[in-house]
Amino acid sequence: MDTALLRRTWGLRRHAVAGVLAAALLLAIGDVVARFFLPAASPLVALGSTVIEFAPPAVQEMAISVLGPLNKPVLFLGMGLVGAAAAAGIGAIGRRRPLIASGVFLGVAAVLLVAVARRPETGAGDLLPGLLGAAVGLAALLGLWRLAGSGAAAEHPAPEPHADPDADPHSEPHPEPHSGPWPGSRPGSRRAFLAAASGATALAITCFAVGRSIGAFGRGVGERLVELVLPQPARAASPIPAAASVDVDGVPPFITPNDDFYRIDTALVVPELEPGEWSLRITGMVEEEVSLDMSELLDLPLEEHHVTLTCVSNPVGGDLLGTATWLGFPVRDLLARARPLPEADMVLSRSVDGFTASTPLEALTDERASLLAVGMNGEPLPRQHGFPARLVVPGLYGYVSATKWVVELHLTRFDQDTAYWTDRGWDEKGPVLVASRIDVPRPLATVPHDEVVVAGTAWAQHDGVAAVEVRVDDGDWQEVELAAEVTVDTWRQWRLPLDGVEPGRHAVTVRATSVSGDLQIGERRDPIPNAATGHHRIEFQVE
Ligand SMILES: Nc1nc2c(c(=O)[nH]1)N[C@H]1C(S)=C(S)[C@@H](COP(=O)(O)O)O[C@H]1N2
Ligand SMILES: [Mo]
Repeated sequence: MDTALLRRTWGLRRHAVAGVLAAALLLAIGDVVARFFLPAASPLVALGSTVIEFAPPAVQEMAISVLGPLNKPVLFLGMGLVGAAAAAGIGAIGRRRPLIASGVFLGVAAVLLVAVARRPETGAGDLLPGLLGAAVGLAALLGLWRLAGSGAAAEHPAPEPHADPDADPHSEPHPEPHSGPWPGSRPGSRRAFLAAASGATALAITCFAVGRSIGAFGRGVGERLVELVLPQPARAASPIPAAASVDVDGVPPFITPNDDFYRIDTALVVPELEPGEWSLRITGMVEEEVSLDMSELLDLPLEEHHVTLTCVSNPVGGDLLGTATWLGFPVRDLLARARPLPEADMVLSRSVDGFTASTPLEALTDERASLLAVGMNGEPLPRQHGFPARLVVPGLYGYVSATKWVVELHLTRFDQDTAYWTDRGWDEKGPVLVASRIDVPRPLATVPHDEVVVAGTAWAQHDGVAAVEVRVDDGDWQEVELAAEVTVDTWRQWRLPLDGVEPGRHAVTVRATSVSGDLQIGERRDPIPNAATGHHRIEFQVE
């Protein structure tokens, strides 16, 4: 850019910067104040949640299967870039049309407030953080515009532009006209603008930083205060036998530690639901509505079950699954208290954050270990995994069954109601398909020719894994050694030592068969509507 152009766009760029800073202040102040109310009351969080809610299903699916746990940081980054560009645009328009631009700014603030109000967790009082943010943001916008040389003045230029005595003549070669004195500084002066802009930047950064640390601190305190103490199970799960693991380095442990357990949900901030405020209501097509609070739940005879949970978005070979020992009360016995009407065929479970899942009633009333769970691997549920209570249903993908932060079970019918993901094109029933994964060797690993072992996991929850076969290159399918089965609801490890594999590049492919005789589908298919299919195949090097 030549210097003349730089000079001419100088004011415009300052106005754009004013827009970006005003928007940052709106969001930062809204965010820090929301920490004292409810994280979901933050306009930034509400905006992100709304973007997630309205994102096309294919985009959501991609975000989950391709980005995995990074999907939320990437969302914030994307929102930041798009938001900054939009805010810069609003700021720049303000150079000539300050009224219109302020109106657009307030319009955007109003949209953010609507986003907050629409969240299932928020009430009218939760609009305060956004309102404060909007007020500060607007004040910053007007103030910075003024220091940048006002739009009004640009429309009616002062007759004679004058040099700014404060300014270095080299850095301020082309002083802009301005509308009048600004207390303590000179509109249009580069120094005054830079000072104010730096102040606004510092304030925004401080608010974000403080907001984050209050969040962490507040949660720490909250967690210590609640100290949910789990009762001993009335019916304990049998210990995992050593024979359930193949004992090959690189195959994940049979029980997935809580910290390593995959997390998938639509919640941008983890709902902070305290056991004292939690209750579950059973509503809809029932003879009697039932309500249960945490102390009542903990007084019931709780059962422990090992169950493998799987996400329907798990790509072939992916790791969106894990096995835990869940502690909870059978949903079957809870539903029996409410006595579902004969016409009901679905339970629409609802989370405190508005997420819903549609579970076939049968899966919750038959003999399987469907739990209203409070414990995961001997600890209260981690907040990310649904504290203080969630559902776990063997044999169904998480999206139709495993509602976290669950607060309602609504008895209804599939021809009358739909749920969060079924509204977005996913299968309404979501039964788990038999599948398998190679964990060892790692893709493209180099393996000594006398130590070639292929190993991994297979799953067909609530049916059971009957056989796993692997194939080297285009050879015949060979049966592998299966580790002991723990229950039909858990994954099953397997291994196969391979002799006589020639040095060089090889591929290995796996497939599983369930107890009821379903052979894993080999055809590659996208996860929508009912899980990805296709064989997991990896390449490795033998030396
Ligand atoms: N409240 C709520 N519960 C939810 C979800 C959600 O988005 N919100 N996602 C479901 C999906 S798609 C899956 S796969 C499982 C994942 O449970 P996890 O995060 O504990 O592994 O939770 C289910 N329960
Ligand atoms: Mo999922």
